[in-house]
Amino acid sequence: MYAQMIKSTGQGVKSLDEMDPQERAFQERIDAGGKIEPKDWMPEGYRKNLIRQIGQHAHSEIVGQLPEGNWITRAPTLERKAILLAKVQDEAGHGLYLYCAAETLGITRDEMFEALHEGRMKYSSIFNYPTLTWADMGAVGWLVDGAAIMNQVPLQRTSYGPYARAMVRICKEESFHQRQGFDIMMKMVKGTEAQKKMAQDALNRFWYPSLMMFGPSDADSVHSAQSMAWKIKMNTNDELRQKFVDQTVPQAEYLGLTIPDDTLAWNEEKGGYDFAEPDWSEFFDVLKGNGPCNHDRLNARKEAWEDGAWVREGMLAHAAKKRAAKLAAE
Ligand code: BYC
Repeated sequence: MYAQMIKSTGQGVKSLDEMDPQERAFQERIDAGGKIEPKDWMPEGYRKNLIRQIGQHAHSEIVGQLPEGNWITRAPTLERKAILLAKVQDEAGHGLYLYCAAETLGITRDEMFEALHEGRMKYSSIFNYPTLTWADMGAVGWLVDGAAIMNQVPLQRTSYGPYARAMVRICKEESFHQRQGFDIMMKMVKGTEAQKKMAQDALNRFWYPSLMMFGPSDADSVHSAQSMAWKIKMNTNDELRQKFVDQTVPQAEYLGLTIPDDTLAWNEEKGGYDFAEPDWSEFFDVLKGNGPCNHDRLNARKEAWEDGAWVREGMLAHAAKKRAAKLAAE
């Protein structure tokens, strides 16, 4: 049993023997590959941890629209503009499925927004970096969506039904996003010397922030042990980061671009690449709110929330009016 294995590593996860009968039945259902649905009993920690992860994921999708939205008006062709617009709309859709999944756990969307705006809930560190050139749209699609797929494909098998089901559609769309990013990179590297340089520069700036998307190294991951025992997470941060590097290096070679890591080398024994870790002090600094764009991203979300107040109020007033009219007619 995974729960028992974790206990033996001393990471503070209860073994089956330490659980009360209800918790034990819950864990056994998860260990057997069963799904947990909204009305089922669940430990409070499971519920809270899921709200944290799904809520953070939903916020990431919504905040993630900003760095790409930045380029819609400046896409180089009408076709590229239409594709980018569709991609950014998809991200909004992902956010909405995920907010719905989190709402089934007893939190409202308003509460999640409030927590985001007050800095009590996070969104992915990657969106605190600026998108400076058109090549960044390629790098974001290729690397950021590539990292997202690596992380999210296993989440289709998470133990919480609504989350797992939301991930199925999200993953299909992310795969299109990744291809459109790679396609932009292909175009850039086949273009002029200046365009190829732009593509290399985008890779240089997005490589380490993309590696950070998978979270801190396993030794510093607070939630992994319990989340994996509950199948809220299916792999550790380092496992997924390694898979991402192994998948991406040949793609960079195909593009004729250089990964900005002098230590990068194939390790026959482990069957994967050795690579340099990101600067973790930068990662934790971005999490504290000190990345290049944290302030702008959060402000944009707060402004959107405030600007939309009249729509929410109008809809609530309309619903109240309809309810009153229905009551009067009865
Ligand atoms: N950024 O114990 P750990 C997308 C936090 S959307 C910020 O390892 P966990 C896309 C972590 O929350 C991408 N914070 O955490 C959208 C925790 O702090 P708290 C989003 C991070 O949860 C639009 C602390 O560090 N994907 O790709 O076990 C366009 C310790 O970490 C980050 C998801 O959300 C980070 N990168 O593992 C394009 C997927 N990493 O909460 C693309 C679902 C860690 O205790 N989420 N932290 O205050 C997950 O799989 C996991 O939550 C993570 C982190 C792997 C991200």
